[in-house]
Amino acid sequence: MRKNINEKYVYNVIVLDHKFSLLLLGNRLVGKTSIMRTAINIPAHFFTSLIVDIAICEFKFCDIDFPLLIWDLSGNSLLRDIQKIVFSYFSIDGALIVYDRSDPSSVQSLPYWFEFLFEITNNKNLLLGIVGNKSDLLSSQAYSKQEYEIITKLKEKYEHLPLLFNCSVSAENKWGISGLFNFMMQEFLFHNLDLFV
Ligand SMILES: Nc1nc2c(ncn2[C@@H]2O[C@H](COP(=O)(O)OP(=O)(O)OP(=O)(O)O)[C@@H](O)[C@H]2O)c(=O)[nH]1
Ligand SMILES: [Mg+2]
Repeated sequence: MRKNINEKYVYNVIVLDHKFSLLLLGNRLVGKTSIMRTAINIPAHFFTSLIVDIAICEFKFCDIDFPLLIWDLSGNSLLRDIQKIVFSYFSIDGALIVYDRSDPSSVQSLPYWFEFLFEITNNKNLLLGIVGNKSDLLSSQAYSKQEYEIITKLKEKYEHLPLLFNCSVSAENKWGISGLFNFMMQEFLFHNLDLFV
């Protein structure tokens, strides 16, 4: 991880020279790409669609231009081995494990995605979120017993992580997406204050 910062002051805006690298992963069709597209409702300089989609963009957060590299992993199970090879070359700072709140089988897959994630990264300081998408399809926003139990167990198991949170969003209705990304940026800065010294 790059520790020193190149600060360029342009009209009081700090431009960070560190690209925050964020991975989106989860079952097929849970809405990872939709979340990414909603989040970067600002020009993405580059898109590619292979085993992962990659977006390089710049988030504005509290007067800071925040370079963000988003890896949007295909949920296709046939690609897991290739994806593991890709991430043996690239490091990530944060991850969002996405599930579909209207599909109990995708909730059940959450422990699998945690294991997969820690096969492809050994970053002990990883910032991690469990994101329940498609909340627009639910009549009640309350967590189901299944969601509550699985997420609670995961939080206990991975309590050593510096950040493990859960939230509910809808990419379709744009509920909670900008708040989620702003929160990730804020936490990334908070956990990397040495970027500013
Ligand atoms: N109702 C609803 N549909 C959604 C939401 N987010 C995504 N979808 C729909 O779910 C389907 C799959 O969305 P994608 O974003 O392509 O899912 P993905 O996780 O990237 O899928 P893979 O790339 O195949 O792993 C699409 O038809 C989306 O329109 C949401 O918040 N609510
Ligand atoms: Mg996708």
